[in-house]
Amino acid sequence: MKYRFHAYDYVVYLLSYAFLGVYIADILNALPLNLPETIPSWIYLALAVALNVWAIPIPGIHPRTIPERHAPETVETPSPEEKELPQPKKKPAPSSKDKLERGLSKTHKGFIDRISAVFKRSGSLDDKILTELEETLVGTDIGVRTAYTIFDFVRNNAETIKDTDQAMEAIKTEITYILEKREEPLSLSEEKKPFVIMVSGVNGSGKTTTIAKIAYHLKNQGKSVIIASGDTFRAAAIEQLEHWANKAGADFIKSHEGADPSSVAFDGLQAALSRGHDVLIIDTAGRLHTKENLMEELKKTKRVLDKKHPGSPHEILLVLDATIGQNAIEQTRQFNNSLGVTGIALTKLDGSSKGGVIVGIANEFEIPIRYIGVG
Ligand SMILES: Nc1nc2c(ncn2[C@@H]2O[C@H](COP(=O)(O)OP(=O)(O)O)[C@@H](O)[C@H]2O)c(=O)[nH]1
Ligand SMILES: [Mg+2]
Repeated sequence: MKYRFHAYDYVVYLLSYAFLGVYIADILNALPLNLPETIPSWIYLALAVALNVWAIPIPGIHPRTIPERHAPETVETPSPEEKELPQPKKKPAPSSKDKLERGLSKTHKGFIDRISAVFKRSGSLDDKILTELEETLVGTDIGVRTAYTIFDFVRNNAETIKDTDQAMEAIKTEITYILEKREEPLSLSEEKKPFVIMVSGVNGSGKTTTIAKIAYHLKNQGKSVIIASGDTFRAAAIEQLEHWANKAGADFIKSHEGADPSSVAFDGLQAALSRGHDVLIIDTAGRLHTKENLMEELKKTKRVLDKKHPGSPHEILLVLDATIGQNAIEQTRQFNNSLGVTGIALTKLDGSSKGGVIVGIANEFEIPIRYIGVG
């Protein structure tokens, strides 16, 4: 506790002794002044004590205790018992809603703000504004096809849309409709044990990071998870995944650089079955010597899994990097044609203004969007 003394503290302090003096003088009948006889002497004592207590710093009582944050910082080594105590957090952790909003703010700027800027130029929905809207929509990351889905929706309703505010609302409604159709979190079926998730996507799209997040999430739901490192192209990729598996508290099937990815997946499945895990997540390579090689390898892994555990993999999750914008639409097409993608995870929305591509993917493919990554 720290105390700050003001001049009046000293005055109050002296006054307390003055009252003490008056009290003593009063009980000795030696008061030089003629104080009213009706005041009992204990009043002087009580005043003396009260003023003294007020002036003397007593922790918790003194009225002008300086709050700790104003005190100069001192570095003290906490005692072992103190170390065990939960320490107050300096900053409250942001809620997931805040984190999501912050993560999507760049996409908001790159997409919604661009469309609103068109409408700010005029209040009425005339031909000029419609042309500008068409150009702007085509120039965003949603892809030409989806740009026209939205534009046609506005143009076809131009008669009933009174002003640009209403047009903006109509666009938001249409986008919400497109996205809501595909919003479908992954749900694990109890009968499919282990539930097998095969994670695919090009190098650097965020597969390993997404696997770590999913494993952590599932562990928190009480599921037992095993991860197999099918990206055998680089030794560093295996180590990175092992690190995340340990952190998430998941079991891990290690492989070595250059190992056959489908046999790693097979080993993972065998271990999941014999150890009784609920979920098996298989990481895969995102790059081989050619794209055809990669797709053939992934198809082989899929076949091997299905043979050992019919119906698996139950989820083929495609991980896409939002920062590549419209290219994500083409990637979805290629992976879907080869593998039959059953779910999408769009990562790095926090670092991209091109997240509008999610609308394009949702509009062009009938594939549920399972996860978005915002950091
Ligand atoms: N900002 C951001 N970075 C991400 C996100 N997901 C992955 N990353 C980063 O992207 C890089 C590649 O991720 P990684 O999981 O190794 O990709 P992989 O090659 O597909 O396995 C890493 O540096 C990750 O930290 C995300 O949602 N937000
Ligand atoms: Mg990886």
